[in-house]
Order: sequence, then structure tokens, then C-alpha cells
Amino acid sequence: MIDTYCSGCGAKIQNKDDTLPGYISDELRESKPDEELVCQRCFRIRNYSDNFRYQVSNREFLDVVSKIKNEDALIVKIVDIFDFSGSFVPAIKTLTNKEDVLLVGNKVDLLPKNVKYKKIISWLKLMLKNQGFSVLDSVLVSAKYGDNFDELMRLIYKYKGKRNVYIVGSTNVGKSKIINQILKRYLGVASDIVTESVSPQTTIGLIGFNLLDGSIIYDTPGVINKHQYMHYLSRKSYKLTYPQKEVKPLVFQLNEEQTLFFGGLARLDIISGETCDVINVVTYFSNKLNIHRTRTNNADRLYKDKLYSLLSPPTSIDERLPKWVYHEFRIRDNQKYDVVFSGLGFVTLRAPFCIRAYAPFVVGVYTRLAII
Ligand SMILES: Nc1nc2c(ncn2[C@@H]2O[C@H](COP(=O)(O)OP(=O)(O)OP(=O)(O)O)[C@@H](O)[C@H]2O)c(=O)[nH]1
Ligand SMILES: [Mg+2]
Repeated sequence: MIDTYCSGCGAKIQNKDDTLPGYISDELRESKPDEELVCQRCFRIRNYSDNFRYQVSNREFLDVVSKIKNEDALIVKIVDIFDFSGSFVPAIKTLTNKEDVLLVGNKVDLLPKNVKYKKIISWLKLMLKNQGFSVLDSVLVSAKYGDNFDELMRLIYKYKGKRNVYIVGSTNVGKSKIINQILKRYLGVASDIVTESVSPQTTIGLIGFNLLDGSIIYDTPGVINKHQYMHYLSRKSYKLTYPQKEVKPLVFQLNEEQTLFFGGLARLDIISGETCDVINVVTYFSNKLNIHRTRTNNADRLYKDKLYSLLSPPTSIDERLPKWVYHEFRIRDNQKYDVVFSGLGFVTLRAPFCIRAYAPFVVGVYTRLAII
């Protein structure tokens, strides 16, 4: 019997275990043509927003990688522009052996409207250079609103020639949403076909669709990267942490020896001796995240007493974030900088300053020239 696959997540269709992806009862299976089969897990994610966490096994993942490795194809690598260091997986280069990669920065809609695309692109290029990574081209898009998709398609057709295309990247960067947008905008499909969800590892196998020239564009399962808050928080906490829409600025006037807490997920201290007087700190985080100001000499005690309540998310003791470390940035020129907590948000402030930025050690924390 020929294997069939779920059109929503790419899992192999099975009738044995309803707790695993790909499950369809025999009655349902008989009632539909193979290409329209959607497994129970996909049905529930789509209709009830169920949280079915499933870890794609090494075997499932290696199957995908070996297919890509053995084929001369165009790789389109997606990163989450709001979580570059969490979603950029350099290993993809060695996994696929491919040099010709098109880089797509997705979720630009989360950044404030007045951000300059040019500045983001130059920052992206710098980050890639630091990683020793070269790409054919890069483009910023929003899969949510379809922004810049004409440019994305132009670049895909420009670089692919007659080859197939694989959309790759870490979990939750929006690969499936990008595929759905392409299907709806350019291939005449009326509604979403591939399953998307806020939970990691929604896509399980390869899902291919014919492009107009007969080549195939594939959605692929995402790589898990433990450098993201998502893997340590409950779904409820993650929804408070990760912005669902454009981040709005808040302005704080801070003195030296003052601290901001971003929920219980990160912290920023203004260190004495560098800042002239009061410093304006503009914060860009999820509108649902509590930002709390305190004196630095009170900060450790507050964290101990108020984590999970005033300082939340995390909302429960079961959400064990990795140990915090701090990164000290002492900058003496007079330019504006962003201090970025990857996957959480960023603050903008004008140098000179000396600050300490605290976050779980797995989370990327760095400065860049302000993008606004
Ligand atoms: N704001 C915003 N959210 C997006 C965008 N693209 C995707 N998302 C959201 O990000 C989450 C993950 O999207 P998916 O398309 O399922 O991500 P994926 O990369 O396919 O994830 P896996 O299948 O787990 O590898 C969903 O909640 C999407 O709605 C975007 O452009 N903007
Ligand atoms: Mg997916």
C-alpha cells in the first residue's frame, strides 16, 4: 500500500495511535480523497487551538535533510526578525551543504512602523558576516500581512532556475504561513492548506506544492533551537512574552542605579559613572508584558520575592528558565543604540552609557545601532 501524508503537517497517515500526528480513523479516511486528508492533530490545532506538543524525531528530521542534501535545490532560509539569534541556526549550512541560500527575515510587522528597512537589512548583513555566512540575497517580509511577497517571489524565481525550492528554518519562524501566503497569492488556492500554530514543531514532514513552472516548493519541519524563551515557558506565558502585534514604545526616564524588569524574563540596570544625568530609555516589548522599575539595590530582593507575581511571566514555578547571566555594555560615543533581548524585545538609548542586561544564558543579548 502506498503511504499517504497529511496535507496539513506532512505526517504519515496512520490509524493506530490518536495521540500522534497523522492519525485518522478508518471511517474518515474512506470518506475523503487522499490529497485532502487532514490528520486529527491538525484538525484540532486549527479548530480548537489545541496545544499538541510533538517533538520531531531525529529520523523524521534526517529524512528531510537527506532529501535536501541530495538535491540541487534553492534553499530559502527563514529567520524571525524579532528573534534573530534565537532563530538563526548556522548548522543548516553544514546540514544541507548548500551555499546558495536566500535569506528571508519574517515578521517585520512586529517592529514599529517607523523602523527603517535599510537599517534592518544592514544589521542582518552584519549578523550574517559575524556568523561567517554568505547569502545570495535577503528580503524582509510579513507572512501575516503578505508584505513584500512580490519581491520574495521575484527573488525565488530569479535564483531557482528550474530547481525545486525548500523553505527551511527553525521552528515557529513562519515557514508554513509563508507557504500559505504563496499558495493564496500566486497559485490560486482559496484558503490555508498547511497547518500553522503558535506551538513549536507543527510541521512534521515535507509538504510540496507545484509552482507555475512545474517545479516544487516544499514546507519543511522546523529545527528546535534551545536559545528561545518558547522552549521554557507554558503556552499561556509564551503568549504574554512574544508579541502578537506591532510593539509599541514606552518611554522611561531612568537615573543611574535604577533597574527595569521585563516580566521575570530579563532585566536592565543603569550603572553609575557613565551617564550624565537622566537617561531616556525607550522600550519595545509585547504590550502584554509587565515592565517594572525599581532601584538597583532593591532588584535582587524584588526578584526573589515577586517572581511569578509582579514579575511575570513566567507564571509558575514549573517554568524553569535557564540560569541568568549579565552582559555589560559600556559605550562612549553619542550614537543611539538598541540593546536587544532576542525573542523578547529591545530598548533604545543614546550613548554614552554603561548598562548591564540580564537574561537566561541561552538567550542572545547584544547591541546594534538603533533601527528607529
Ligand atoms: N506577527 C506575525 N506572526 C507570524 C508571521 N508569520 C508567522 N507568524 C506566527 O508565528 C507562528 C508560527 O508560524 P508557523 O507558520 O506555524 O511557523 P513554522 O515555521 O511553520 O513552524 P514549525 O512548523 O513548527 O516549524 C504562528 O502563530 C503564526 O501565526 C508574521 O509574519 N507575523
Ligand atoms: Mg510549519
